[in-house]
Amino acid sequence: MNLNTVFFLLITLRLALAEPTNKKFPENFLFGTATASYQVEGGWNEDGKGENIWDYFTHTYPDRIANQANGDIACNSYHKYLEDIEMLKDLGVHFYRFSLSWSRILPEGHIEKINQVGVDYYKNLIKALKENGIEPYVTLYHWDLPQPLQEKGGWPNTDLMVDLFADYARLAFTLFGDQVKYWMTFNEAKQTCQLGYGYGVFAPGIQSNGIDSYKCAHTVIKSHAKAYHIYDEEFRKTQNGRVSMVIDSDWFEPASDSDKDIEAAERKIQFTFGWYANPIYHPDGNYPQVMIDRIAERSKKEGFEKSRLPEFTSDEIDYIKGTFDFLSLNTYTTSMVKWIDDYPIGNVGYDNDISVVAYQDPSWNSSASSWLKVVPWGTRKLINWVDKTYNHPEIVITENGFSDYGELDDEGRILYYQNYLSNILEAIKEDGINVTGYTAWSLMDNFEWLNGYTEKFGLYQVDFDDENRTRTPKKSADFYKKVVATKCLVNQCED
Ligand code: GBH
Repeated sequence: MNLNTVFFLLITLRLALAEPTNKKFPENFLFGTATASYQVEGGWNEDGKGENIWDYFTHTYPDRIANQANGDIACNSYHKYLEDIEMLKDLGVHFYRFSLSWSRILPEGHIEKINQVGVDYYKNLIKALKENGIEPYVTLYHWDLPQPLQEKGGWPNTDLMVDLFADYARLAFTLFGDQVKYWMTFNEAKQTCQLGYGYGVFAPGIQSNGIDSYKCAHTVIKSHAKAYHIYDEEFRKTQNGRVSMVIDSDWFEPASDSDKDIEAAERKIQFTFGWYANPIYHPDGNYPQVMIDRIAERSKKEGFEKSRLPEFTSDEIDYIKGTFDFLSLNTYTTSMVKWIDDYPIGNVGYDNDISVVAYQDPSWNSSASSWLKVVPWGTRKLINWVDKTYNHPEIVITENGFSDYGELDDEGRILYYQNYLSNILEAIKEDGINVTGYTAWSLMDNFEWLNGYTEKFGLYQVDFDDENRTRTPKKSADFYKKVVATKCLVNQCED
């Protein structure tokens, strides 16, 4: 073989490996798309809705958001939800994942004051979805805490929040549970806690890295468990639905095959995913041991009286573990992880507690979002890790998607979906993992938090300069529609 032949073979092999699979998704596999209340609804102060922390944050610190944008109107789904349903129908998706705005239902955050118009909005939305054969997947909390509850301390205030969230969850099950069979308590609590109460870049903008961010997580996990038990005891028999908590993670690939890099990558995923997943999804419950040990040790050296990581009692561990009916996973990208010596004691914080270096390979394809590189193989590895670590739960991918600048001819998004779905399908067919559903983020372009309307994730374009917020399908909408209809990612699938 001459050198040219070798190169030729190598290149074909690479292409062959990157080729999306021609296998088919299982017959009962479910496809959907997702949005979240603050990102799409608008109507921020209409019909009795109360103020939430994102209303307050964007209005009080407009400069923290790209182009001083906010969600006051967003996609105006508060008024245009029937158009959203037309889009969902056209895509042919089985389900629509959306979130309830807590302060639209409970303007003050507590159940003493219910806003009936807000309740009716969701009743109408759910009814119209069901009439069109689309299953509602409902998230109770996608980051928009009622502002009055933040004024009492918000999520780090465990004593306040667990019961208030439980009341809100019970009310939602009571009001909507005859129609809603899929519930997600929290979306990506890590972003709520670490960005909101740790780094303080997200609402409510509290900087208490490695202290309040851990308390916040503690509250969220307890709140989830309480909501789950309420469902179990008061609703499951009559409503027969399923409850989960959405946790997000990148895949973390060791930078080399050295033991140290492998250990560092494992530590990183335990601090990211395990932080929330272990207490709920691991058969032993509780926080990952590596978090308990490292945070205790560093806290002591830092002069804290107790570990900055709150402790669960053994009763609490038992109460929390197993509070799920399936595992919901959001994932977008991958990072490489390298071992380093522990950061010296000094700065208190979550990243110091982990002490690893994470980076993305500059050769990976980019998106419009700095953090989102296109690494389809990472998703297959992540799914394998989750399956193995948590004893083979049923997994639903509750978010996955790609950002660009909003073009209708969105080849980059099509390639992303095709290749990520291909890896998910290989995880099902080759690795035998029980993934039962997939959710494209997002149905339409929307308010992308700190990045305002500058980074677009939609299958549908939304014209934010037009007061009608006109929606137009992108090329990726046609692609996804075909995948949903045929369960196939390429022109021709094997039978
Ligand atoms: C998901 O977060 C969210 O659930 C969804 O609401 C969001 O629109 C979607 O993904 C796309 O981003 O650099 O400090 O601004 C995914 C995880 C967490 C990734 C926040 C981007 C930005 C942190 N995201 N992160 S910062």
